[in-house]
Amino acid sequence: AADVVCFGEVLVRLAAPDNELLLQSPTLKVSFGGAEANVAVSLARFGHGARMLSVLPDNGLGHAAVDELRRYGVDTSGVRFAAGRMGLYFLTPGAAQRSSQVLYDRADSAFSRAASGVDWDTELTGAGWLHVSGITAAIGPDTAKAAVDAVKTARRLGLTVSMDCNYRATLWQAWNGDAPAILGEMLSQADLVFGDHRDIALVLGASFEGRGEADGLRRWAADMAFKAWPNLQRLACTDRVQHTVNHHDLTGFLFSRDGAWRTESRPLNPIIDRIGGGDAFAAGVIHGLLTGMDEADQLEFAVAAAVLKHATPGDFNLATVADVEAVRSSHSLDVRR
Ligand code: KDG
Repeated sequence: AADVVCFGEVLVRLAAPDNELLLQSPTLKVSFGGAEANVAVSLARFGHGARMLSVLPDNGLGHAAVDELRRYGVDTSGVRFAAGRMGLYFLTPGAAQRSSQVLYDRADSAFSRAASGVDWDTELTGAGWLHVSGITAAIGPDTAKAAVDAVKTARRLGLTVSMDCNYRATLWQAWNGDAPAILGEMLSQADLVFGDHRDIALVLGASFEGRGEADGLRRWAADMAFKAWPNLQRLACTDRVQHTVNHHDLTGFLFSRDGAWRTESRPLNPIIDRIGGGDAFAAGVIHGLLTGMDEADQLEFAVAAAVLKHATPGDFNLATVADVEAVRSSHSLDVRR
């Protein structure tokens, strides 16, 4: 059985090459992405059984996506083919002072049409872990229902449930979806959540204006989250801070019901591609938990994985455990408790 089942939409990613703007470019780099697929690829590269549960169009693009996932060791037996189109996302990569821009073209995708047809009991029986993200819920009412059904079934069957909040305002706004209610329903089923104080405040309808600096906000949000969601055991996030144009760093944070950990800040520059950094981090924490690392090790490993992802083009973190450990040991990473 797969260690981890990842449920979500696989997208074609069309990125402007080098530092060009999207419409300046006569060519686009074609690859694949999607937050949950990124986690699946990273976990497979770390040596875990990772099964992608998704719906793709029964055409050349859908089959190419499956081939690409297989290439990195993801189990694609849970991918179904159905009518509808392939979801796309266009990317203008960030450069110097310019931040990256994502443009979605995914309405009416095969995934959005058919994801609600998944038989969750069948798909999840025998698996140990389900990973989802808030993106699936943000796509539309049918996928939102599928995402909620998925986490509820997983909890009933005794799987560990992890969820990345991945709040995507443009997707929620397109159908006026009730993000706090739907994300809250999903979060109430999760053991492990990836999200920061903004995500928690949004879902719980709390305001953090005037509540002081970020460290205090993270503690405040974690306390609220543990109170609101009794199944929650761990809350993790990263913070990427830009000091100057060429100086960004990344810090990891992990909260449990009775502890808090943070890494030293790790330099990121030069940033080659920041998309998928959060997914690499999520896969790193999951890897740490699956292999019995303590919290400090989980967090250090996950931040090192995210740092490596920033050095790699494309959505996928293709680093192996040895690659991540090499980055980890190249810096002295003190985790403060
Ligand atoms: O985390 C990376 C994702 O943002 C990217 O793959 C695109 O899945 C995507 C989305 O819906 O934003």
